[in-house]
Amino acid sequence: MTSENYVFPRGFVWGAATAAYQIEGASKEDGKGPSIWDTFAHTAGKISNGDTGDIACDHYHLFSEDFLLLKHLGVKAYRFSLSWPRIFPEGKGQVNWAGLDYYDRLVDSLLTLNIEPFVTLYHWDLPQALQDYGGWANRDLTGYFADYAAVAVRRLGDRVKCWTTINEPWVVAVLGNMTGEMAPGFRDRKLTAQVGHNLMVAHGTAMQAIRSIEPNAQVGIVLNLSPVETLTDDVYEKKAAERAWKATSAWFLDPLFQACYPPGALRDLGADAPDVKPNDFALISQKLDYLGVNYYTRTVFGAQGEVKKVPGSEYTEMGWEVAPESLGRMLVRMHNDYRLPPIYITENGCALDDQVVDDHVHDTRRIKYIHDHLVELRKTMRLGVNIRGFFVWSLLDNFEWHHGFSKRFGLIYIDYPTQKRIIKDSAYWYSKVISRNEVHR
Ligand code: GCO
Repeated sequence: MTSENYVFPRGFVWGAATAAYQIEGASKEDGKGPSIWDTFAHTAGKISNGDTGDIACDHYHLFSEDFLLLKHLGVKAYRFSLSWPRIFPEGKGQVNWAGLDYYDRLVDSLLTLNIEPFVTLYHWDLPQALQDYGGWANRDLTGYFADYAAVAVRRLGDRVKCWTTINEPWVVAVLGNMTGEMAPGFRDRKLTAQVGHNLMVAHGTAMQAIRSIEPNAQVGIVLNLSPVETLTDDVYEKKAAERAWKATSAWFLDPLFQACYPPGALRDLGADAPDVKPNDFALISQKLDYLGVNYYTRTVFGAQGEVKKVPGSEYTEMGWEVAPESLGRMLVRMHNDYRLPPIYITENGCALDDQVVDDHVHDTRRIKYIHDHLVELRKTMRLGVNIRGFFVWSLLDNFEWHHGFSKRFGLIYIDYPTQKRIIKDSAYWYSKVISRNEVHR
């Protein structure tokens, strides 16, 4: 590390990320079936401003333009997801070949531009037909998910080397089935626990399917992880923080790396604990080729429980504290608690009130946010944590779930009425980081 900057290892992967429902649009085009997010977004009152992903960033039709922007910025890898109902309109049974053809075109376009595709199989858009069949509470879906994974890998696996099974099982389980703020919108703790468990079984089952077809594929899972910290050394606050970590992030890390649930958290669930089959943890804890970590912020506990506003801290448009140092502390703790595979930071970025001025977006706060997290990562790597790459969330402003289009995370600004793309200052800054493979102090 030279005095004035942080140089990253040769081959460090510099990427950007998106997800199908958030950018594609074409919600009914070329044989695509409805997803639970099509249903949820068309349910009155669920999404800010009544927004839907019907058109979104129209990436389905504009992907060539978007990929040229990726190339223009020198981004080396692109993390995107496949829409399960675009490939299996009913979730199982009849394959929609036009859906697979679309993803074929995406992958070939990326490779032509020498951009590495990182494909996520499940980024929340469950086929509605399977939700009608009980959704993730129905353990049969673990098999249907593996069948879907097999069809995708058979078609794309000769060119796609990096596969993610599931993006953020915690969000899918908790926000979709406990708080109800996301699709399918239930509020049931026992359902939440079973959905979370079945997602992890689906992850393990799909990993087996992928590896049986492409033994050399790099397969991982992506977890959203948020360290739980305290403002003081008060022992009771520390205990509350540790219980919260065990019930959230460790609830998914322990099964992956210790083949069990955190004992205390499982006890706390009582009768709402999930139904676990004898071979489940063997499936879930199969060796990962990498772990994807989505990091945005931390959770803070004080004397009265969770602290929503930490004095002196900066917050993003999502109400999330900007806490880059907590990312480093969390990764070091994970490094000490588990035998970790290589890590990719698969999402990191911030929602800001971006304004267009003379066709520019001077998002200096986003530059600082990403800069500070990259500096923290480089320091953490020097402590022995094996971090292989970094993906900004997101390439494009997009449909931010129940917030609709009101939150802008993109390196590229989307003017939705015209679908015009405007490259933000942060994108040009990130482009320089990539070309130099370093971050200035
Ligand atoms: C997530 C999802 C993304 C979000 C992003 C901002 O991590 O929640 O992967 O789809 O849009 O994280 O909330």
